[in-house]
Amino acid sequence: MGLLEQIAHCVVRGKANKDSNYPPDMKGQPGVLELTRQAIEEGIPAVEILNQGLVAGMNVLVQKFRDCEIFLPDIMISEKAMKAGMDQVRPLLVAQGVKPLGTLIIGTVKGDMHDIGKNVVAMMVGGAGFEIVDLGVDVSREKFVAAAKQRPGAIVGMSALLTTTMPGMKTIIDALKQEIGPNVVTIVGGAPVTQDFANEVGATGYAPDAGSAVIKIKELLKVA
Ligand code: B1M
Repeated sequence: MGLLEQIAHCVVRGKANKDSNYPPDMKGQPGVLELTRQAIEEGIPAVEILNQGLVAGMNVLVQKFRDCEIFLPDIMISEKAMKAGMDQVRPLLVAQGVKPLGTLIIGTVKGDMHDIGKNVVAMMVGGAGFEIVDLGVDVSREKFVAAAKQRPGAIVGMSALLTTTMPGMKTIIDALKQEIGPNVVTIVGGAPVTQDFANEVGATGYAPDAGSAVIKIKELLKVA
């Protein structure tokens, strides 16, 4: 296995660094941290390490999550491994002016404090190479609009877990259409949200889970 494939493999397995005891069968072996450092030392361009190592691993993870081969705890462990590598390559990418695939502005809508699913979506979309602007929870229409104004071309993502807060998505989307323009790209999700509801509120896209969100966002921003 080549070095970049090893990085991808460690992201998938959640092997962050050599000292990590997880996963047990990889105890004592180098993890994403050491392998990424080695790749940098060997002169492999940061963008290759990112795309063919870290993001490649994340793509496998997304597919496995969609196929229900892995679950939330696996994603959270892999997130740590991904972060260990990202921390190494990010300064190089910034110095080289490498642009992200696009920007996702994301938040949980007003009145709603649930953020676990939103965070998983943000993590997986970020892992796929997008810049993430996380507005947090209980986010007002004004905050969404202000963030969208600051990031032209960004996709705006809204999460809701309560049937009482879901209708707030329409208010936000209407405001975005009015303030940013009718072509503003939006995506909605959260346990009670459905494709029918997304159509009703005029969202551009809907995703039932984080893996689908990555695919949908790439499709909507035409960066597949
Ligand atoms: Co709350 N809660 N909760 N809760 N809570 C639910 C949602 C509920 C279904 C539980 C129940 O009664 N069975 C119920 C809602 C009922 C309804 O609306 N019909 C409920 C309630 C009622 C409440 C309170 C009102 C309870 C109370 O105080 N009386 C209160 C509301 C507080 C508020 O928000 N104002 C409340 C509070 C809480 C906690 C704070 C205790 C905690 C939240 C902690 C946190 O998020 N930091 C909590 C939790 C944990 C839950 C349950 C148990 C789990 C939610 C979760 O994290 N799921 C939930 C019951 C359940 O779902 N089984 C429940 C895991 C997460 C990974 O999944 O969020 O669906 P999910 O995200 C998925 C997809 O939906 C999708 O991708 C994610 C990953 O695959 N997705 C997107 C999510 N956002 C997306 C955005 C996208 C695309 C996809 O594009 C932008």
